Amino acid sequence: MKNRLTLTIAIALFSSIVMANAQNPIIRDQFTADPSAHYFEGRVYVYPSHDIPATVDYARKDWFVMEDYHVFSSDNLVDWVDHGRIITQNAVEWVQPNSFQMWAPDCNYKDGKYYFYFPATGKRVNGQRPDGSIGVAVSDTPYGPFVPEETAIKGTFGIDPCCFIDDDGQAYLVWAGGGLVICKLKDNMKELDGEPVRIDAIPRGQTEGPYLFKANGKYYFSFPWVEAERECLAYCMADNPMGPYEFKGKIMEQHADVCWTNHHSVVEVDGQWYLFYHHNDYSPYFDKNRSVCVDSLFFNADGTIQEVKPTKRGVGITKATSQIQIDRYSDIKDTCTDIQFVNADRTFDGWKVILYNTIQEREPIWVRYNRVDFGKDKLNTAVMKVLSLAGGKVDIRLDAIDGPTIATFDVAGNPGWVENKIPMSDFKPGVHDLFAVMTSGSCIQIDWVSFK
Ligand code: FUB
Repeated sequence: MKNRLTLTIAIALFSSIVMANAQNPIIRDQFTADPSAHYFEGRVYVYPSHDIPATVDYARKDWFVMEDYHVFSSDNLVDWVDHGRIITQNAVEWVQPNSFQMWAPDCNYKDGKYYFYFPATGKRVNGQRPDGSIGVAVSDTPYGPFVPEETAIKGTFGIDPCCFIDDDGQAYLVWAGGGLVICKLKDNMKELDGEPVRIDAIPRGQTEGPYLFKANGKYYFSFPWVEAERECLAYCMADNPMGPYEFKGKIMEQHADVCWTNHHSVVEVDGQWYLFYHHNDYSPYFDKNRSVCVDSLFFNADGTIQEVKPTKRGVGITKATSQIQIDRYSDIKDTCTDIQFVNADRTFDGWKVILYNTIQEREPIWVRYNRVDFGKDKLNTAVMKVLSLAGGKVDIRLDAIDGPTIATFDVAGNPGWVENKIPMSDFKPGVHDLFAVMTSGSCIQIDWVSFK
């Protein structure tokens, strides 16, 4: 109880709350990639890397630019707290200043301490790179402050560390370097215990970003893998953490668009498994500025993993009283609809859904957003942020395209965005899927819907 109170006070004092009015991506005010998610102390903590646009004097404008790490947490997978910067490159003794290569990290907990593992470019000493390319920083809490060790972990050579701790307390570090490798960690969590072993069940094709986890007694060694043009997510299974592993197939297909990388982690929360991954949602034309997403993951009875399809809606329940971003839809009519940025020059402002009509169209034009919680107490007012030059009508219906209508917006023609506020015609408590259905008009753009 005391710990939780302390955590609540710490969050209030030192963190900025990310407003949770959209689902994927889950972090909506900065670029985040390579998410490593863990369940610590009743919250999900996500340790991503942090893409930034190239600084003026950084030569490679077309590459990853990363100078620090933030950590984020949530107790409902919807509202995310940014605990701020936990490590920055120029404050780590062994890291080459201004090298901007703080790639995919991970964190884990053992015997009262949190260990944050991160790769970086090491300082040269007498022209030689240091022994080790992965560092560790230690903290008493999952959100820091983390104190980095002065040297990298000797014997590490590569990127993308993941730290797995088995039920018997034995810790393992896996990373990408000369293939995907695994090595035991000593009890101090700061030194390798033995020689790294290469996982040999990996199919041909470029790999990186390994992640090791255990579910129902089986070990899963998963990784981004270039089978075709870009990285999909794939996995092997074994009965022991060191293997032998057997390749099982894909967890997620390569992205359908230009995002070349993917990088993931898998975590169980209250009996449900989740896949955290990334995609360049807020940067559609430059895939080195990425954003973290989450979707549910399911196992088959034989322990194999069902392929996860990336969604906009993501996971969790959205409060009816929040600004419900229906552009992060669960489903949408495949004609007469479109999704665009509200402002293409400020992509973190998010998206809008466009419903438009054609002479040929005979069917209702709709978008569906699942799992909206209306609570128990009656709500009276519906609000929709809307833009329509010629006006029209939009029904908000529950659970089906022709389900009960709870509000009908009579949108007047207007050249700018307006918050249209109307009395609700009906109220149904509990969790419902929400449909916005355009019943008349030629074109209506919706930013969000909310209820009071
Ligand atoms: O974020 C930089 C690199 O891109 C990561 O280390 C790789 O896994 C890939 O996601």
